[in-house]
Amino acid sequence: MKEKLQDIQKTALEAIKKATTVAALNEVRVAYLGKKGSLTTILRSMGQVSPEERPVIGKLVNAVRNDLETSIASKQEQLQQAELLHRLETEKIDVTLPGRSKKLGQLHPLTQTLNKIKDIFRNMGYSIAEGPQVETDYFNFEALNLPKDHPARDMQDSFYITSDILLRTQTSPVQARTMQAHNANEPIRIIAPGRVYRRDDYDATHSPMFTQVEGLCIDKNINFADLKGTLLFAMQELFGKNVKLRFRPSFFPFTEPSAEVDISCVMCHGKGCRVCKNTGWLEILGAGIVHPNVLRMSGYDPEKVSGFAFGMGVERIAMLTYGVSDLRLFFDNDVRFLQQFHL
Ligand code: 2NM
Repeated sequence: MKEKLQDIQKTALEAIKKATTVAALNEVRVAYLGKKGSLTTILRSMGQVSPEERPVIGKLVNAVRNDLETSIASKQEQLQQAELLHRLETEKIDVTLPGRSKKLGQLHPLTQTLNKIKDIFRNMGYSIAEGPQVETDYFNFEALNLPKDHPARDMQDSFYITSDILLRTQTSPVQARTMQAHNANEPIRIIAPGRVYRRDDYDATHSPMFTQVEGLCIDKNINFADLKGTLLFAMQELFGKNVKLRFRPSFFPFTEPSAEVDISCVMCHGKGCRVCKNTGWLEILGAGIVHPNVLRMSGYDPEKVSGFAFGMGVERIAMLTYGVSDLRLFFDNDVRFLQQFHL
């Protein structure tokens, strides 16, 4: 028994000496002093020792345990110190290096402009309505009184997926969908913002993809004066209280009468400049009184309710707001351009 204990002590001390990491040292501790360790196993077999020898062996076991525990403790101290030194050596940081500043992001100027437009109409009681960018011929054209032979339906003018499915050319299909989702003749006040697609050249003022906001107001006795008041308020919110509106007769299949709406030039206030090509006016909106066919087709009775509708291009409004002369800059997404604009 005594020899066995001395043997354990000897091999344990050697193992402690050889341990090079705290983890390895811990393994040694478990192997000798743990629940199933050799020293613990010996202690369990004390029953076989004769009563006279028991106190002697007991003392020896305790001495060996104490010896191993202190050896392990001091070795652990030593290893931890070494590991700390190693980390201090390898994980050095140079506190004199200049800091890396985080770049703060911001909303894209088109998103800022769109948010402003949404706020203006929300304040007038309008809801925001959205719909699919991949549309059916029915909602994009048919329901909006665009007859089968209308030029906008030409392959040259729209992006077709199949003969019946295309990328929407306006957000008006959202208006048609909204009307059909309502009970007949229920009042509607919505704007429909979103991306639209046309087979256009890509130049300073045209893009095959652009952002539109269209609006629709339907109720009893809605008339052209309501349209003028609404658009004047919206444009003055966007461009300032001095802005004037000019309505010119025009044609859209989905409205009758229809108008092109100009604002007084935001650069020269009507005096005439390069931006307004010396006319004093900027073309910015299309609008009109919703055609009876459009109302009827979506379940509304033109004898009982009437409505106005309008549409505007967000890129054009952003260009005028920020004084940007090339629309492509909004899509290049060069951060040096984008970060200049805050509403
Ligand atoms: C415009 C110009 C004029 C318009 C019409 C409709 C609907 F759904 F009521 F028929 N939505 N939007 C409209 C009218 C759009 O954009 C230049």
